[in-house]
Amino acid sequence: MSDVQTIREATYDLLRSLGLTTVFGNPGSTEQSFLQQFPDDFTYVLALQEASALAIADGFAQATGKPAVVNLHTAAGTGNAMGSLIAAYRANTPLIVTAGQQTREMLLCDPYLTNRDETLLPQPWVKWSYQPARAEDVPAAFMRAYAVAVQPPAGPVFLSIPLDDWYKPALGPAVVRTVSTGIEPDSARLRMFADRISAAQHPLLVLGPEVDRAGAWDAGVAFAERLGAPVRATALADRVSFPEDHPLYQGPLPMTIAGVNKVLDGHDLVVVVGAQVFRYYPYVAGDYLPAGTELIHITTNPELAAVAPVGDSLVGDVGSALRRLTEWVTAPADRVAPAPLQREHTREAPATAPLTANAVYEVLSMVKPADAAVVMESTSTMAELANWLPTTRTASFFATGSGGIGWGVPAAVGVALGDRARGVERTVVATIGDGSFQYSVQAIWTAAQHKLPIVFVVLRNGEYAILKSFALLEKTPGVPGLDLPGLDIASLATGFGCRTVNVDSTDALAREFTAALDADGPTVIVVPTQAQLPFLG
Ligand SMILES: Cc1ncc(C[n+]2csc(CCOP(=O)(O)OP(=O)(O)O)c2C)c(N)n1
Ligand SMILES: [Mg+2]
Repeated sequence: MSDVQTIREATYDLLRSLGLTTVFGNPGSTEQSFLQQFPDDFTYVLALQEASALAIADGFAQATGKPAVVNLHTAAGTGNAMGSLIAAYRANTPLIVTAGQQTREMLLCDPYLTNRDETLLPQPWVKWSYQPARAEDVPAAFMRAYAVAVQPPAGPVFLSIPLDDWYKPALGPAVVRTVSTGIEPDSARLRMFADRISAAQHPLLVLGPEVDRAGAWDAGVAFAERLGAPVRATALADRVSFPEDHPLYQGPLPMTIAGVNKVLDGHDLVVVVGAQVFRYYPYVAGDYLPAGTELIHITTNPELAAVAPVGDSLVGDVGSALRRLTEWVTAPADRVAPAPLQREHTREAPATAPLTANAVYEVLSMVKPADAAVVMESTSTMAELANWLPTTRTASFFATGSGGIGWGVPAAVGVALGDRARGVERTVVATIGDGSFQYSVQAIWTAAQHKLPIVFVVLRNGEYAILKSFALLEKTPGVPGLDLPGLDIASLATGFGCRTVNVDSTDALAREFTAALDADGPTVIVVPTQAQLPFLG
């Protein structure tokens, strides 16, 4: 046997050194040269479609707080994964996304399965996109991909690798490097921010997804309590960063320019940490800030610092910034705490299907374990979920960062796999709309194969309810394609190997959910629900 390493061996050694021993993917002929003789100390997580493979990896990386490797099938597989890639980019998830490519020898004549203009396809939803100029550069390209992916703001990167590269001799062992993943905020500017915060009469604190991602949940709470100021979450948050049952918590910001303006009115200073200024959805015109309101903004992401239409930004670690601000700011001892958020818990009598969304979440609030994670993709019932299932712990709420649906089902699978990898035992509760359930439905097969502790609660209202609300708001009557008749979701779920149940009452929902908690694997609970039109203001 020759003692010269192949590029394949050098790359696996590098991945091992970087702790990247789980590969999420869906294989094809252009990937088999990489996957051959798959090492025993690596795990391959098969997804039946690439949108699922990528979003499972996203959930895994979010749960473990570490990067993950995805292996896709040339152009077609990468194309299938694009929607999930956008969510990973928006959520700053460090992923090394790889795709096989046809043999270098043949590329010029455009053979079957060529990934033409391979580096263009995933753009602009990757931080870096590359096909090594020569086979010998493959291991170092992985090292560079890792360095780009994990440095703030973290995000996905893409490598295209011709299938014949793996067998060639490596130049030597791959060079293993380290890079920093933290950026200390500029002290002088942070001091200036601290002075402005101390001088404010009626500050409002907005804590966004970066705080939870940075592991800075406690730092956010400490800062809020030091300030004694009201706290808001951002609209459509992909992570929850502040206990939603905390007395200072006032709910999420609205989704429109005009709506946000109204909520900010009366605050002389808005302090936004770890969020975009702001996440808007429907267009309702207005001024970004009310007269007399100033805004300061701390984010890990220079892109978010640049796109903010108002305010003064500072780039750096949100955890570090929060901890230092907590030391530096002063707040008047007689500051009056805001009245705690009033939750209207309309309790319903035991009922038969179709249930209201309110009744569904009321039941879930009684049976969901306190430590369970929630993955949310039930677009018209966000308010009911927040009302009944407030997130009270770090790393416990996940939603799409992009607004694309089809992320939640596979992400729940990834979160559960990530929990298992980090030795955490908890249930993942995925509340999913009947429309959203269809986009990456294949991921439930992966959940069943791995016997993951997930309870999918599918709210079957038979429609794209949120789009009906949007049509009213935008005054666009007559939009076709908003109803979903004839979908037998339980049969689909059974077909993918999941425990499945249709429930016809609140009692049955409570009973079946409780049974699902003890099941050895995932359960899909289908709940017929009433059509309802959520408020989008
Ligand atoms: C990939 C993708 N395709 C289409 C949409 C547009 N879209 C937004 S919400 C929605 C309907 C979701 O329906 P459902 O999951 O049943 O939730 P409901 O509104 O009924 O609660 C659609 C199709 C999207 N966001 N992402
Ligand atoms: Mg629906």
